[in-house]
Amino acid sequence: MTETAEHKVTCPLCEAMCGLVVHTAGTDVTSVRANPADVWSRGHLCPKGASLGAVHHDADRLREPLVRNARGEHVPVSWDDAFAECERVLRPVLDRYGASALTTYIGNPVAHNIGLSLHVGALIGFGQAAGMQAYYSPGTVDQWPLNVVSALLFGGMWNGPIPDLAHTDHLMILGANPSASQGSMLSAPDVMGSIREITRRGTVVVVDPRRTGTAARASEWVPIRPGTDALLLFAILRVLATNGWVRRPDHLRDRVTGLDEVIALSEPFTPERVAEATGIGADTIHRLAHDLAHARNPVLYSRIGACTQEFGTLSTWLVFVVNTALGALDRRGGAVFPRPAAWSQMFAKPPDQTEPGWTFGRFRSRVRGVPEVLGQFPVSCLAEEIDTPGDGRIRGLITVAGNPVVSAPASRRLEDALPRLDAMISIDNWLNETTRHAHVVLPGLSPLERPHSDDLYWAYSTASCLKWSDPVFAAPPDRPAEWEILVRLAGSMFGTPVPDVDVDAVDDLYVGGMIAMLGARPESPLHGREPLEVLAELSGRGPERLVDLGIRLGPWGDGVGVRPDGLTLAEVRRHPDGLRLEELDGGRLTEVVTTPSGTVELFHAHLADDVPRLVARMDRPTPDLVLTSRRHLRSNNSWLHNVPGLVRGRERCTLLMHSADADRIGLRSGDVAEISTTEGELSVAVEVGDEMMPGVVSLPHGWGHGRSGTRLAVANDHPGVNANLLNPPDLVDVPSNTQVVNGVPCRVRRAAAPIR
Ligand SMILES: Nc1nc2c(c(=O)[nH]1)N[C@H]1C(S)=C(S)[C@@H](COP(=O)(O)OP(=O)(O)OC[C@H]3O[C@@H](n4cnc5c(=O)[nH]c(N)nc54)[C@H](O)[C@@H]3O)O[C@H]1N2
Ligand SMILES: Nc1nc2c(c(=O)[nH]1)N[C@H]1C(S)=C(S)[C@@H](COP(=O)(O)OP(=O)(O)OC[C@H]3O[C@@H](n4cnc5c(=O)[nH]c(N)nc54)[C@H](O)[C@@H]3O)O[C@H]1N2
Ligand code: SF4
Ligand SMILES: [Mo]
Repeated sequence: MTETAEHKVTCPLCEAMCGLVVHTAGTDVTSVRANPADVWSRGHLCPKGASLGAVHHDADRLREPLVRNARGEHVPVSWDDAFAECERVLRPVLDRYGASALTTYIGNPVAHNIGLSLHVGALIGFGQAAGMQAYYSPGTVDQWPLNVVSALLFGGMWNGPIPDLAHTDHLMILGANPSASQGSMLSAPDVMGSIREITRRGTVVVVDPRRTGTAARASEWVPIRPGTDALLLFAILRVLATNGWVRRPDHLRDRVTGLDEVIALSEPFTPERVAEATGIGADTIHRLAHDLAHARNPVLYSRIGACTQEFGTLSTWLVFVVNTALGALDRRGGAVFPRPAAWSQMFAKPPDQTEPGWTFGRFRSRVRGVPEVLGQFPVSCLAEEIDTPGDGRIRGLITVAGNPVVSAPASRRLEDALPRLDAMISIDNWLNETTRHAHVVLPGLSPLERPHSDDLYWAYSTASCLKWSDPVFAAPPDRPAEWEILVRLAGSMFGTPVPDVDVDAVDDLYVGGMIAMLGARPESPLHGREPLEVLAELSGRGPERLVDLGIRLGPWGDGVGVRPDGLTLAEVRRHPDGLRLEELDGGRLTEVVTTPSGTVELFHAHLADDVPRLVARMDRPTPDLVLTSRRHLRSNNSWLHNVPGLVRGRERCTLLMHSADADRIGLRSGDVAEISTTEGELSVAVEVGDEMMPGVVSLPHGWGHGRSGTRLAVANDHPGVNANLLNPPDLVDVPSNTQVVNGVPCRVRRAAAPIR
């Protein structure tokens, strides 16, 4: 008889962090269901979570490391040989050019995988100490504006309020589609359920060029021309100010500075002036402002559509400014600060930010000369830093759970550049569009073979919880965990050959360094304590030890022995359904804000200096057609298309277009269109309707499979097209270095050849 078992785990696929029950029979997953007893998610689940068994059993998921041979084919090798090959390609780069010729790309799944997220700091930190300059991540096609704004206003890159979904009665959503994404920089188990409740007791307004699944279920959809949210928000602020509707509640007195300076900046942006550019009538803007001002508990929330656009930083900033002007900041039903139950490294200011406050532009990129922002250049710089000859050229790249050939704008150039690297190492579970160029591919364990716990996302969550998942299956005996791979590569930066790195010694050094850093802070429970003594009190090794540290340093933790009744990982482990410790509420501002003045600093030159660019936008003619991005519930960026159940059915990689545009061009649903931008051109089937506003088309990102040398049997049968072949490298939101993938001018015409 095969042994059957039931395992309670948390889904590692998205920010909703759902509790699952995984049933197994021997080494097979027989079902994945929602766990109704999970204290956090209480039974929520989506089709991606339900497919975790299929991800685990995917025959294409790499179980052995691969090395590229002389014929360019990837062949399986032993782990010893794989590490020896890493050394063979990496060492000459380090010896000849130094670590400044090396960089790393940290992909999205890192944030959902403690084996990577908690130790990637070793790779970056050791790399930077050895001379590595900027590193790359999809952050600059994602939330970098939020990081810049959070750092300046609240004092921390990952410190910001979220909408109080349980208590607001008037929610305005800009550029987010939780019906697909399940919430982003806003963790809640069932955002759409919350939205339904809010529409019952009040109003939900969705500002989006597309009538998304979220907009369709909201009280009102307000179509907006891509890239113009900052104009709308300034106009709303101005209406609030000129009508005397700005609320200045007691709880914000002396805790917020700069509101009047920002209101002064809103001067040029009357509803009448912004109407044409935004595509929203002045009357509508007056009404939207009026309704926000007169709601009991209004709050605004914005996400990626308001970030990865021409004015991402200003839009993201103004959401917080308007929330403050509505008196909604730090108040129940408004924009409130979560209280993560565990401390995270992410909460610490990066060690290279040595000045009080935040400094940008400390160095510039070699080729384009762009100033760094929070240690990063726009992700599209990676290609030119590899392919442009000269001193300081990037010759070595380590990708960690990332697929930049699909996810980075101007992806053609990157694809052409990768083969020119002297050393490319990918820590990745599939041989895909990016990793097919690697000299060595080092696979991690499956999501069901490793422990799981969320780190960052509890800082954006609607309740304070702690959860820990033990692996469902034991890892195969010869397999290193991903953190061990990271530590090995980190340890090699200073001369130790990759195969010879003493993983536990480097781990001790890394964690010990973190403890010493905390010990230097008077407010830390570790203040003045001997790092080795603290290290000895922690349980486990690798990420487990860091999770223990995080829990023990959290508000409910034992302070590593200081408060004996406090929580430790060992205690959390005794609760397979999790621990729910506190509900979201206002009144935390004094505790969380860490700006130099101790107040929420709404006004900064770094932000105000970008306002003239926005003023100029109003006088620029609107292009006939612009391209935007979208997500689908059954995709996860580029990497779940190899799961049959998630790609079955109707073709999803289509160009959505309004019928007025389609009629003008002579296109009907199912026709193939050629879409072109200054960057490139591709052919794709169109879907015509009234879901898009006129003048705006939408393509999903994450497609463009079917490349030779990849091992993705299912995805390659459903290739779709890569939207980032169309997105130019030099369209960026200036203050944050964020790439523009929404609002890119484009042309669409009928394809010369009909579809096969
Ligand atoms: N199922 C699924 N879930 C995911 C992901 C996934 O790929 N699939 N990806 C995860 C990741 S990495 C992230 S970052 C999050 C993102 O989560 P969300 O921010 O919710 O992302 P999207 O669903 O892409 O929604 C963005 C919306 O912005 C709109 N938009 C485009 N341009 C503009 C504009 O200029 N102004 C305004 N107001 N709106 C605009 C688009 O039409 C789209 O509806 O989702 C996460 N969750
Ligand atoms: N045009 C356009 N471009 C976009 C966006 C957009 O909206 N429009 N969105 C942007 C956003 S928000 C994001 S986050 C990025 C995503 O950008 P990336 O992070 O570059 O892309 P992903 O598709 O998430 O790729 C994940 C990689 O991790 C690997 N992987 C999956 N699971 C594991 C694991 O457990 N261990 C390891 N080691 N590897 C694993 C996969 O094989 C894949 O190679 O795309 C960005 N690009
Ligand atoms: S909503 Fe997110 S966390 Fe929940 S099951 Fe789906 S992918 Fe997993
Ligand atoms: Mo993302």
